[in-house]
Amino acid sequence: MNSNFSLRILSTSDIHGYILAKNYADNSKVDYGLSIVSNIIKEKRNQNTILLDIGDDLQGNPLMYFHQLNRNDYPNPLAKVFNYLNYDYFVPGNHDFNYGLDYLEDFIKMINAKTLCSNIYNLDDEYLFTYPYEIKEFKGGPKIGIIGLTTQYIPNWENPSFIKDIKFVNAYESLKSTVKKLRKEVDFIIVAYHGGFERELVTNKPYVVDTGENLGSKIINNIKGIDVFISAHQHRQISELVNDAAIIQSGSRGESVGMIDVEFKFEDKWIVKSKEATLVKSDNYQEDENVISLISEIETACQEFLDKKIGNVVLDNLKVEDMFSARLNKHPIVTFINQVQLEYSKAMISATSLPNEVTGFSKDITVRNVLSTYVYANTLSVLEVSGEVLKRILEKNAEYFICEDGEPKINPRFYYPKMQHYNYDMFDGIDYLIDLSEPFGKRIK
Ligand SMILES: [Mn+2]
Repeated sequence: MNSNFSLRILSTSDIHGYILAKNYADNSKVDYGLSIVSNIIKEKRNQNTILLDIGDDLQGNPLMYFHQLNRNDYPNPLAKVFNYLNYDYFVPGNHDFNYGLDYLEDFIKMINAKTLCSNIYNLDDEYLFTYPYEIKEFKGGPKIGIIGLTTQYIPNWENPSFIKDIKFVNAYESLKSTVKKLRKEVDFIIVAYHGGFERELVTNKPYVVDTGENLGSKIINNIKGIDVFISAHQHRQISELVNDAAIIQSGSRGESVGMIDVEFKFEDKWIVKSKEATLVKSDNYQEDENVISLISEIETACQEFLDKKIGNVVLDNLKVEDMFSARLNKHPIVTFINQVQLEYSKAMISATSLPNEVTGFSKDITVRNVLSTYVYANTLSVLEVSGEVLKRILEKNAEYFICEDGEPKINPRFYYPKMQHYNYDMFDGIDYLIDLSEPFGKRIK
């Protein structure tokens, strides 16, 4: 028997619909996307490779928006590409629930990859996605346990009707018992968690408020016996060894592929000799033409849909050139969106944000303009709040800006560890001023 074994683990996450290396706002070429990832996988995969994707793939760009609108006319293009790339495992992320559970379940049925998730249950206490983990045995090699895990924070975001009768269990508590159980049966444990880190990896200082959304730090600091920890959700690019665990987070939209190499040696049992975690960046690779042709039918139909003209800009200039000034001065497009929301919701006051990057509208408004500007079109909610609560909302929101040497700047909290300019809301239906010379909590006039 050969007493050495080399294992390679390749992973992606947070693809958000980016199959093609294309920015749908203007069809310009970008250096990320599954079509590029495909060439990385072809180059790096060997016979002892596990390939996984750990979620947030179905929502986030116009192609998948178009698909979910026309789900009965086209097979899911992402599922087609998953099957072409031959993924072994999939772990659902929070955004994979955004178009309803049936949409996610259709995707899961269509992919050849096995879906793993150990902390989401139905009301009968059965695993919602059937398989909590998998034990994989390579011929002449170690037994590998692969555990799927998803952020339990989903009920804080999701439309309640999409997740009714679903129980999300604390990821840390759930994993603790799964690892304990699995440890006796396997030589090596891979945790694939659609969630991120609540603390700095090296200093262990908290950098986000610990709400339970991200529990990666608590997990790697407290649960013994995790050999590989694949994280996601924060769109960060991480490859490190911490407390003996190899840690990966591969950015978003296929910017990079996580690659972990493990060398084993057999001495009465399988011993890990070395572990290495790296990120293979997509900007050094070309697109795989096969992926492009695999989804060409729906892509053509989607492009026609996006170019459909649906209106004109008559008065204001609704192009957005500078994101900072668009937020600081509340660009007219924000007020336009609020007017539309007010008309359809019949509410008194409307709030909207701008996503991290937007184009705004050209003179002839197309569907493409709208979807590139109003990207979170999945949910519009109407809430009843008191004036006091509204004031607190505005104050919280005003923390987006800080003042340095008399100049307004963006509070770093909104771009580190994750870009979240979309958390700055702008209101219509009320008049308010933000006085940046005042401290947080006392700025709204
Ligand atoms: Mn996520």
